[in-house]
Amino acid sequence: MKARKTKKKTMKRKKKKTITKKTKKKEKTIIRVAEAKKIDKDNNKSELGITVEKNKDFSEWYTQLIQKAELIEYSPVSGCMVIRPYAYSIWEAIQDFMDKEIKKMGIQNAYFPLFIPENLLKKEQEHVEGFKPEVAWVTEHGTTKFEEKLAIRPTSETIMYDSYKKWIRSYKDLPLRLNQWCNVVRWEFKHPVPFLRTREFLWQEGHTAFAKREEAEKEVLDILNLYARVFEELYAVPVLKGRKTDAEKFAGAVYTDSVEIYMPNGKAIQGGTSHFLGQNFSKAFDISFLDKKGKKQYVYQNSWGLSTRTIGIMIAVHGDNKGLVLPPRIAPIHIVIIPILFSNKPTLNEKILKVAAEIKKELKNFKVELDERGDYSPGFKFNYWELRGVPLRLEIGPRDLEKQQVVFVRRDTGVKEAVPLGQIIVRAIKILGDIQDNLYNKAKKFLNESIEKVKSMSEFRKAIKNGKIAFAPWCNCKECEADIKDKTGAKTLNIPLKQPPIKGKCFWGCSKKADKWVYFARSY
Ligand code: 86X
Repeated sequence: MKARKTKKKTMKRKKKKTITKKTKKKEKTIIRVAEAKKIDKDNNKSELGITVEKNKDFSEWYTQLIQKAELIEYSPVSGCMVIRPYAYSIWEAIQDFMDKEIKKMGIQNAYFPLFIPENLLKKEQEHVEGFKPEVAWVTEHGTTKFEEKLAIRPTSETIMYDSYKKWIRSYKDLPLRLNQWCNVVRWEFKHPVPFLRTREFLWQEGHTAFAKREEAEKEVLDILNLYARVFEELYAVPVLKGRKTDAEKFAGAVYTDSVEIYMPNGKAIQGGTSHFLGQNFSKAFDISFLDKKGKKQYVYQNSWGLSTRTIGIMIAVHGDNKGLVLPPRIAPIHIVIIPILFSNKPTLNEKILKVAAEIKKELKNFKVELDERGDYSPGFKFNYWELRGVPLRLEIGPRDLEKQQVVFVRRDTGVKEAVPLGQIIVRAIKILGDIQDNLYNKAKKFLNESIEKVKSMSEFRKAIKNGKIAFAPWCNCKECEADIKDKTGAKTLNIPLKQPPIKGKCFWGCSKKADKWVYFARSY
C-alpha cells in the first residue's frame, strides 16, 4: 500500500515537471489554484463530503458518514456489513483495553464452537422461547441433510454451559470465569442499521460460575462499571447505569444491569448488559459441585456482553456536519500533519516536507499520519481528514517555517493555535486530553439537558413527544409498563441503582404507590 502510494506520487511529480517546463509559471499557478478550489468545492457539496445536516436528517447523515469515512461497506446479505480497517482499529482499541481489564479481574479467554446442536440450544426453554425466529440454522452440507440441524450461535450460554457441567465437580473448581471474543448471528427483522443493529456482530461474552451468590453479584457490578468506563473513558460517551425492569431483562436472568445511552436523534440504546443468572442455568444444565461438607450445590452464574454496536453509538453521539469526530483514546490516527505546499515553489516545498517528516518522527509516541500527497490541495486534505474525524491537525507552511512554528487545529471545536516548534509534544498531549474531556463534557451536558423529571402522565407524554428521556416515579408493575409502551412508544431504559428519595403515587396514574425512579425513552 505504502510503496504503491510513493510510486504514484513520484510519477505525478515527474509529469508535473515536464508540464512546468512548457508552461509559463504564472499561468500554471492560476490553474492549480482553480483546480484546488474546484476539488474543495466538490468535496464540500457532492460525493466526498456529507450532503445533509445531522439535525435535519439524522438517518441519512449516519448512512453517508459511515460509508464516506470508510468505516463500513454494505454486503450482499441484508443486515451484514464489512467492517473496514479504520473502524476495525477502533474495535481493537476497545478490545485492547477491555481484555487487559478483565484479565486483571482474573477472567481468562477461551473459544467455543460456532455451531450449536438443536437439542442443546433448546435445553433452557425459557431463554430460547422469545428468540426462536432469530435463530439461523445450518441444515446440510453439500447435498446431504444433517440428522440434527445446527444453530449458528446467537449467544453462547448453551454451548458453554454444556462444557461447564463437565468441568465443575468440586468447590475447588470454582470460580470458573471465561470470556470469548467472537461473532454472533441473530436474524433480526427490524430494519438493520450498520453497527447499531446488524444480523452478525462482534462482541465479547463473559460467562462465569461461582460457589457463592455474593461473589457472583459483586462481579455483575464490577463488569457494569467496566462497561461504563469503556463508554465514558474511551468513547467519551456518558451512560445511564441501572437495573432493567423485569419486563426488559434477559428472560434467563434473575436480573439484568445495563448501561444505556441517549443519542442525538432522541432515541436511547442499550450499550452493554451484565446479567445475574442465579441458578437458572445451573439447574437446567446440572452445573453443580460438592461443597466443603461434601454436599451438592448448584453454582451461581453471570453472563455479560458488549459489542461493535458501541462504535455506532460513538459515531452518532460525537459526529457533526463535517463527519466523524473521534475521541483521542480510540482514534486510529491522533494527529494528521498537512504540509502547505505550492506547486511553483519546489525548493520551499522540499524544506517544508523535510520539517514535516522531522515533526512526525518527533511525535513517535502518537499515532501520526503525514499527508504528503502532491496532487491534492491543502483544503481538500482538511476536508478529507475532518470527514475521518482525526482529533488534531498540524499544519506547516512557508509562513510557519519562517516563524519556526506550526498551527494546530482541533477537530472538535475548529480552534486554531500557533505552536513554537519546541513545544509541539507538550501542546499535543494537552490538546488531545482537552479534546477527550470536551467531547465527554459536551455529551454529558446534552444528556443532562435531555432528561426531564416528570410527575404526571401529561408531563410524561410531552417529554416523550419531544424526544426526551423521562425520569419518572413509577409503581414498578408490568401492567403500567406495557400500557405506557402501547400508548406512547416509550420503553423503560433502566432503574438507577442509587435512587433519589421517592414518595407519592405512580406518575402514570394507576393509583399504586410510586416504587422506583426509572428512565423511559423511545429506543432502538
Ligand atoms: C440474550 C444474553 C447474554 C451473553 C448477554 O446479553 C450478554 C452475553 N448472553 C443474551 N439473548 C439470547 O439469549 C438469545 C438467544 C437466542 Cl436463541 C437468540 F436467537 C437470540 C438471543 N438474543 C439475546
